[in-house]
Amino acid sequence: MKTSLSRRDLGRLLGASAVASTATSSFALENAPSVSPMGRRSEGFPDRFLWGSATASYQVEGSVNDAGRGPSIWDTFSHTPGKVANHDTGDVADDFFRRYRDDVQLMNGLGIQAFRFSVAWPRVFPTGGGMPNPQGLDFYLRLVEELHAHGIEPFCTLYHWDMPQALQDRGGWESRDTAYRLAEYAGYVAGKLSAVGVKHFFTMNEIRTFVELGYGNGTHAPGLKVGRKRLAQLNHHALLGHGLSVQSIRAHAVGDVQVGVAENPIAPVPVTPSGDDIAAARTAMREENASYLTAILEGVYTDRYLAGLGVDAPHFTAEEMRIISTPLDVLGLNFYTSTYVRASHSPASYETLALPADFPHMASSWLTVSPECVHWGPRLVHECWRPKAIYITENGCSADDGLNANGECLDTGRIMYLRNCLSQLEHALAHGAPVQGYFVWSLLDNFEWADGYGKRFGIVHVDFKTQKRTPKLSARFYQKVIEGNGKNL
Ligand code: PNW
Repeated sequence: MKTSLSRRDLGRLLGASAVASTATSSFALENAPSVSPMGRRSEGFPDRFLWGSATASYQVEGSVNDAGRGPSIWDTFSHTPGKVANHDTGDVADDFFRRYRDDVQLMNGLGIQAFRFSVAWPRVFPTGGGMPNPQGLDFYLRLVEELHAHGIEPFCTLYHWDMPQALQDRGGWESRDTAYRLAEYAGYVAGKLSAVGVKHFFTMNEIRTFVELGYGNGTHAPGLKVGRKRLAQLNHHALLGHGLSVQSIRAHAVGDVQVGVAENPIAPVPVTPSGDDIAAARTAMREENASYLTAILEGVYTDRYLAGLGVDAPHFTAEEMRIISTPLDVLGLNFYTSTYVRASHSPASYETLALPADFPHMASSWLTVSPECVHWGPRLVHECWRPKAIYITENGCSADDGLNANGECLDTGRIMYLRNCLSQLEHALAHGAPVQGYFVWSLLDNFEWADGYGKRFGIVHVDFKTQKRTPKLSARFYQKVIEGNGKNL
């Protein structure tokens, strides 16, 4: 479905609520703005709201030995027996490296307006630094060209966990030097991709996850359990890598670009809507994310965080904290679950509530069904730090998806999850959170890290034996939501 005028251009001309290119007879009705009894348009998604889908390099690309790519820590980890369920590896994954054109077509058919992908560092710098590998970069140039040809806005993440193994061999995030290597790589890639029109860059994805799972409990690459003091120090190096990369991206980018980080803050939800519980959730937002978002957006480690660590607190300088808190243009937030909080008389002034054993969850046991995170997460981030712009860079769920006798995947559980999350997002918008877009995780079923291919997050089913793509019912749901700009939830 090629059109000479891209969907985004159309959106600009017509207003995004009229973007749907495949108009049906019920189109006008479906898209009529909802009007409140007072005669004003009710809360909802702004006209230029961007609807996207997200993936990450190691989870979808495959072709790990092609076009000069070097090994990453996830190649090493997934090939180490016992680390990933079912001995799965990302060697082939979704074969996206070779099938990206078909997958862009697929997105286009669903009306998806933006695509968040990540660049594999070891494709571009096979050993982490030195001379770039032009064949590696070329893949991303071709991907961006294909996206633009279909009017889909590219959003680029530089570090979604696939560190070159050569850098891990020199200490990975335990080495302060890695922060500088990331910034060099990020600047180089941002220079090249901004020259072909990429306008949005995220330095890193989920610092919390790669720090805590990669080095804390060892369930993700590089599979270490370093203890509290070393963890706090490498966490600091990762933050430094983010800040240096923001500066490096800006220094090398051509034209105006929007730079940020995609982080997954703990989303404290006030368990009751009392003023006390809401205030407690606000405090929890800062403290529970003290060594991640709070440090990045405030340039300080909170007193409580440092006191809690005592002699294990990281070494840092005022200059490093200034770099870490380099102002951002955009903030990416990944939300899957909530943490319920209430006011308490403890020194912290809040209490996080353990979930009962029967609390509902999706196919991944950690993925509780608590869509309030998409309301309170952006809302409290907005109240605490007033970021200029927010994108929900990931939201979605795993489900036990199979194809029925008719070859359909009727993933009503995922539709329930997404509809509830998107409804909650409307509350965040109504409270002034400047959310400009939403990326469903994920476009495709893919390599779900330590869970291998056993946990499916896609709105498109992938048969990993044949690479056949089958849009699930949730893809149809998302397509209709996009057509109605979320006013039809
Ligand atoms: C995120 N947990 O990771 C990542 O950004 C994606 O790459 C991933 O596929 C997606 O969420 C779904 O898991 C997480 O155990 C992985 O709490 C694990 C957890 C959270 C996020």
